[in-house]
Formats: sequence, structure tokens, C-alpha cells
Amino acid sequence: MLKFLTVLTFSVMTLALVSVAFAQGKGHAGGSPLSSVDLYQDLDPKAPSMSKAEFEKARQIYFERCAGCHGVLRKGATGKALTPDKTLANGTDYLKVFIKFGSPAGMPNWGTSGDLTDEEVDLMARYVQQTPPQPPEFGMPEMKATWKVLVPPEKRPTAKMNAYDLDNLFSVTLRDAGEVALIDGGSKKIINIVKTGYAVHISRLSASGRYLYVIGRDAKLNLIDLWMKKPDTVAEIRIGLEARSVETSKFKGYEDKYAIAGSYWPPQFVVMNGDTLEPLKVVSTRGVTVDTQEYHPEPRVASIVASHFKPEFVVNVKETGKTLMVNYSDIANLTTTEIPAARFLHDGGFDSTHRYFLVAANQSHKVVVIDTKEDKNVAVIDVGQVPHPGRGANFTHPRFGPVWATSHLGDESISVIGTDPEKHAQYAWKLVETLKGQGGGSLFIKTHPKSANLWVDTALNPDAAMSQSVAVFDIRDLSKGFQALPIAEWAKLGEGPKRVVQPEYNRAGDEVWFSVWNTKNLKSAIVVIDDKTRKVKSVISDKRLITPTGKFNVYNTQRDVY
Ligand code: DHE
Repeated sequence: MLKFLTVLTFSVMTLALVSVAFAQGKGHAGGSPLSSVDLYQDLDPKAPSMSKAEFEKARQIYFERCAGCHGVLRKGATGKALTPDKTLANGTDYLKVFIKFGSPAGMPNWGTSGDLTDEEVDLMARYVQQTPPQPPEFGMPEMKATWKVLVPPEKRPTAKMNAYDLDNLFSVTLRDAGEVALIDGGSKKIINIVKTGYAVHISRLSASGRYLYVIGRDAKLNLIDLWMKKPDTVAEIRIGLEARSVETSKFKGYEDKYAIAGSYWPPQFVVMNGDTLEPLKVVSTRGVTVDTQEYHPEPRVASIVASHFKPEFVVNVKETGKTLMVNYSDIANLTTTEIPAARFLHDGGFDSTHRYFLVAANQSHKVVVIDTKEDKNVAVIDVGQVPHPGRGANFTHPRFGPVWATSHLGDESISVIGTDPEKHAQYAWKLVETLKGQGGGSLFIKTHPKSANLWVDTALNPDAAMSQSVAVFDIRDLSKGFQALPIAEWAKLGEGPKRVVQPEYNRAGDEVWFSVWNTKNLKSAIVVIDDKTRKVKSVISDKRLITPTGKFNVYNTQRDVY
């Protein structure tokens, strides 16, 4: 769940909505009819009462919807801290407003979007005032108990057994179905729907492009062999209780050898065999913060990328604000170089040379530049409010040369950073331009080396006109401003939130795919835009496309093209 607003930023419009809700009797203080049911007993007597069943339901919803931003222990990161010292002071009615209506700064409108009912909003407002329950640890024995090799490497194909153009295959996250759709980029037909982990999150490719790794929020990792006649899972494992990231070894000589997955809970990462997912080494990320050097019990693993310069994984630890360069050349005697970055590291991508990794420190409102050749922090750059680049966008700016750009969750700006210390040293690692996009709530920005377009979504903006459209800039002349395209309208889906999310290019770089992300019970689609004309090329609509979000083109993901 994205962040809770502070009292100061509490908008007048929201206040008006609250008054209406209260006037309609919807805003009654927390507490449900509990007389005959088994009560959950919190340590803190001031916490509003809940039944055991309510507590269990809320715990589940919190894990599914909120923990990602606010943390399992509710200490905050992308979202505000929700520890009882803060939430008890706010009280149930106050909390319900944020949960129901969201905020322009990125907290989704869980109630008005239809994701949570009024009863669930009330439940969650009471839940976040309870003492956060601490989940159990999950180490090597637990991982081994979940590890399954369904098709051992020796029984797998020795050559590609299908006629698909694998370079142009897309793995599409079907978030609420816990599945990925493998879609052939040419015909736009679904090749297979593969069952994956719960609230599945991202897909990544092995260096050769043969293996697809898919991680769920429940930390279940699927290994899919794309060489099979019908690509499907060949191995699976759970690497924790909650996770977001997975990557594979890409350095010369280590192609397809190792996989790494990072978890939110327990806060740790695990290195595995690339073709079986056998867990080899588990490393905890608990430790002290980069700035004040205080112990943090939940430093979660955010983005992970594979270095192209060394046999290293670049592991970004959110709450402590450290980037770990994990050298995988000797797994038994694992060596790690710890680079100080900035707190609240989240997502990021390489510059066009693949030497520098630019990572958003989201609640610090900064982008940190890591040199993966020298293993050094080369710059910390102030950007807009809560940068959220996905992998960001690399292009050649008419004036500043090679640049990388990010959009933001917390404001409408797009920050453009110079990335060429060789030929454009005066602009390197500086914020060279700030563009004005259509609004806050942006999650992803994208272009392609062959394109003149820069696409920016605003999927979490509370205004439907913005969350259902995208802005597109002409990178040859950014001063022209953006054109807004009503992608959701073009999908002709009918009712629902229909958030337009995550541009992804095809292999050729002449099409850009957008998900039109509706709620689970409503129709969603993928809209494919012709990158030259900015017109609809096709709408992929199939009843199996339940809540499509992230799309991962094999070639572009395998080679870090963005
Ligand atoms: Fe993501 C990437 C974490 C919510 C879609 N997301 C990432 C990464 C992290 C992250 C750490 C970088 C992984 C990497 O590169 O190794 N995401 C989180 C959260 O903590 C958060 C904010 C809240 C949560 O509860 O999980 C969150 N993410 C979402 C969504 O709600 C999105 C929009 C829809 C969905 O399917 O869940 C979503 N996240 C994505 C996508 C990427 C991603 C599509 C990969 C972008 C890319 O181009 O590589």
C-alpha cells in the first residue's frame, strides 16, 4: 500500500469527502459487534477491539496490499510508518479516510477503487492500530522443504523445441490470478498461462534467454524453460515469506549459472543454481542504517541487477540504504562490497553503457549512481518527490547527450540526469532538466534505443482521467510538452478503475505495450501502440488476462534494453 499522507498534506477535497462519508453514517468509529466472538487480544489495551477472525483477515489483506510499502513490521519505507505510536494517535476515523480515498502522493484509493469494501476499510483502520505481529523466519531447511525440480536438467530439451520467436515473447504478470501469460509478440496469441506465486510480481531472463524466472509476493519462484514445446515450469522454490526481486548471473563465463532472489521477509537474499533453483547460500540483510548507523530489524531487499563488468549481483537494501556488490565467483566464500547509498532504495536501471546503475531512493527523493566497474557510489542526486523509474529510460538528449530519466510517485515531474562522464562530463550525474508530466502517481517511464518517444504512465493518480491515460514526449524536442493518450478508452472495456500501467517495447522497438489493469472481477486488456504513429495497433483481450500489470519482453529484459 502506498503512502499515508501527513496531516499537513491532507487535502481540502479529501476533507470534504470525509464529511460526506461521516454524514452518511459510514464513518463510525472502529469496533464491530464483537459480543459473542473470540477476541484477538493485543498487547496494547488502547488498540481498538477485533475478533480473531477479523484480525486474521486483516493480517492477510495487510500482507497482500500494504506490507510492500509500509513494511511487515510497519516501520515504513515507500509508505509512512504505521506503528501503533502513530496510528493510535490518529484513530480509526482518520485512518479510514486515507485507506478509502488514497492521496495524490501515491497512497492508492483502496475503497473508492473498489479493491476494499467499507467493512474492509474499517477492518484495516483498526488492524493498523494493533501491535504488528512478527512472522517467523525462513531459512535453508524451510527453503529446501519447498524446493521441487519438476523436470531435471538432463530430461529437458537439448535444443529449442518450439517455433516461437523467443526474443519477442512477453511474460505478462497476471497479478491477482497468481499467473503469468506467455504471449507471442508477433501473433499476440497466448502461448501458455503458467501458475506462479501469489500476487506475482516480476519476471527476469537468464543470460542466454532460455530460462524465465518469475517471483511472487509470497516468495515463490518459478523457473520456466522457454525451449520446451510449450514453455512451462521446470523447478520451483519458496525463498521466504514475502519477496519482490529475482535476477540471474550475466557475467561472461557465468551465463545461466546462478539465480538470486531477494526477500522482504525475512530480510535476506539467496543464491541458487540457475537451472534447478537449488538454494546454495542464504544471506541476511539485517544491520545498521547507512546514515545514523542504527540497527534496523527489517532491511528489505529491493531491486537486484546482475553486473555486466564483474561476476557480481548488485543487491539494493531498502531500509539500511546500502548497495551490496555480491561476488558470486566463490559461493562458499562469498565476498560482498558494501557501498553506502541512501535510505529507501527501491527500483532502478542501468545507463546505456550498462556500467552505471541508477537506483531510486524513493522516500529520500534521490537517485544514487553506482559504478559497477569500480564498485563505488559516484553520485547522489536530488530529484522530485518519491522517484519510481521502474528501470528508467535512456536516450540521447539534443543538448545534454546521453541521459537517463525517472518519473515520480509524489509529483508530476520527470527528472533527466546526464550519464556520460566521457564526452559530456559537465552534465554527468547532474539533474540537467525537469520535465512536467501530466500528474503524480507515476510508476513507469520507458523509451527504446530505436524510438523518439518517451512514455510516462500515471497509474496511481487518483484522477481517473490520468490513471487511464499516458503522456508521451518527443525526445527530439522535449520543449513541445507531452501528448496525453487515452489508452484505457481505446481498450473499450466498460466499467472499472482500468489503470494504464507499464509501457514495454517489443524486440524491434516499434511497438509499445500497455496493460489496462482492472480489478479481478472486471475485464482487463493489453493495448499495443504503434510507436511511430502513436495509434492503436491491437488490443489483446482474453478472459484469461486477469489483472495484467508488468510485461517483460524476453530480448529487452535479457539484455537490459530500456
Ligand atoms: Fe513493484 C519492480 C517493489 C507494487 C509492478 N517493484 C519492482 C522492484 C521492487 C518492487 C523492489 C524492483 C525489482 C527489481 O528490479 O529487481 N512493488 C514493489 C513494492 O514494494 C510495491 C511498491 C508494493 C507492494 O505491495 O508490492 C510494489 N509493483 C507494485 C504494483 O502494485 C505493481 C504496479 C503491479 C504488480 O504487478 O504488482 C508493480 N514492480 C512492478 C513491475 C516491476 C516492479 C512491473 C518491474 C519493472 C521493470 O520494468 O522491470
